[in-house]
Amino acid sequence: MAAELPIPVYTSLTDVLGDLQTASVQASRWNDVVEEFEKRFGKKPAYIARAPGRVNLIGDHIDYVLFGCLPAAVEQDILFACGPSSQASAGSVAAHNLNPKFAPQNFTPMLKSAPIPSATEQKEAEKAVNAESWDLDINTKELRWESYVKAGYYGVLNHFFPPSSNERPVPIDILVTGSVPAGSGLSSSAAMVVASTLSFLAVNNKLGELTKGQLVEMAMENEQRVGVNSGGMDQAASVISMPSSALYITFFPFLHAEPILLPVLRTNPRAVFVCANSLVVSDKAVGAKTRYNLRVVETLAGARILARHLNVPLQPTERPPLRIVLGRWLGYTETKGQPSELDTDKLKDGLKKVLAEVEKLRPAGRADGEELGLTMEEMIKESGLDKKTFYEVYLSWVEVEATHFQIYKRVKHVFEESLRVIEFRAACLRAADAAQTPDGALPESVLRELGDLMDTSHESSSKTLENSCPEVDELVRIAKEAGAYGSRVTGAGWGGCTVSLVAEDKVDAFIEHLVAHYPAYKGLEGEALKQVIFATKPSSGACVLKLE
Ligand code: NG1
Ligand code: MG
Repeated sequence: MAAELPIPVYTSLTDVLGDLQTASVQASRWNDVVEEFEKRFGKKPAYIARAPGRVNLIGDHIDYVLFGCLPAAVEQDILFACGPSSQASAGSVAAHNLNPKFAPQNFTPMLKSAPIPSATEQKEAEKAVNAESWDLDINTKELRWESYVKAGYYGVLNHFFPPSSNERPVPIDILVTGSVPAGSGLSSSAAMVVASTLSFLAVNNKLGELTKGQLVEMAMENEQRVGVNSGGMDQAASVISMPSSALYITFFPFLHAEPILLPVLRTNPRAVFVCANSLVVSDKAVGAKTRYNLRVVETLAGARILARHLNVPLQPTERPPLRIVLGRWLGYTETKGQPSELDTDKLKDGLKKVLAEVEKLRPAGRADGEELGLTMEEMIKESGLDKKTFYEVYLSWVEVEATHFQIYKRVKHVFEESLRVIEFRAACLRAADAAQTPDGALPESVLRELGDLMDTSHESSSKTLENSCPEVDELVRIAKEAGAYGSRVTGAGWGGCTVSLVAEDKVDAFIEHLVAHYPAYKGLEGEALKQVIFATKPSSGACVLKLE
């Protein structure tokens, strides 16, 4: 199983680039970072850790409620050159960035007696026993580049160097370079955290102790320390992805990643996924309380309110996400093991069944589109909890700001989007089977089917989950006008990138159309244009190159 594989460690750059199936132009980035590291720190780096960004083809804002999504790694990545430093103090870090916008930072882990904040319910027990822990003082109020370096260090410190043990981490020098645009929904943040986690593991000689799945779990927890209560899609895609495939990632009852062969290169016409950056930068760390984290709270509170309607009993202090409430309602117990086609079919039926029930959450007397949602008081009343318990369970660990909570809309998005992921996956699997027959290319209808699912997904983001913005909606509209089979916002949203499915022979005309009609692209050409619109092929997940 993909998640149980070891973390790939290479000893030759040629092998890395060969396995990445990437253009040789990438080699210069690796060589540059080595050369510059030597200039700044006076010796060669011991390792380079690489972690790619990702594009989510379908299934957004459902990973944190434990439904499956379908991302693929992109070629753009983050590289961390790193090595043990000669600084005296144990565990201290000198972190530099090739981009002069990001000033060098030095930090050292400190011991702190308060428990580490953690949003994941399952970790509550762990929290209680963590009387003394490492602290790196991450600033969650403003976006700082080194926060992602620190986040990656946390898991390694707490896992391998608990304060109670005598072992201490080695001091480390780091030089970072990246080609994943920040704040664009391509998960530069997860790529940073994964590459950072890998660097601290490598320099402390702990790489062999984790599987890819365990690295995903560590990176996921690490990233939550930056202040966003995200799910695990980005870290899983960055770590486990394989060339030519998307990954169907499910989180319940455990992390599972299934490579899904994309049919787009076997159709007539062949097609590619094109990412287009809206150039609206969405600063998730700063906007979290009115955007991302608010969606997390709305869907969690929605799960409790729905459970009440479905007569699924919940303990007052538990906070199960929608996937768990659905499972309990359907009465199926999922055990460890590879999720089978049957499980996916069962889930699909269950989703259809529950969607009929979700209509009961629609606020009475308000026409669609004018819904005000529920006030805090109304939401608490609907939850059946008393005010104090509601605050404790749903609000004490996260900062959100809203006058109204859109429970009905968010729950509806989650179930419908999850259904679309299952349908997208099924269409790819059917196509993969069909491609084995001797008559060659797959019909264009495969592309239309995938495209339609992407379109309805965007419609839902825009109107129901409300994580789009006028510029992104406009970019999607122009993409459709330019002939895309489907187009949607990808990732967290509120700006960032769209992903469109486009016939390969029409990509140039497609890009020309976007440049001519999307105002922010006016006058862009050459390298600058390639940075904002590019066809992407699914790439490999994270790896480490050992240099000495
Ligand atoms: P991006 O857009 O890459 O920041 C975020 C979350 C994901 C997922 C998507 C929406 C982080 C690190 N990642 O991704 O877990 O919820 O939004 O589907 O916040
Ligand atoms: Mg991110």
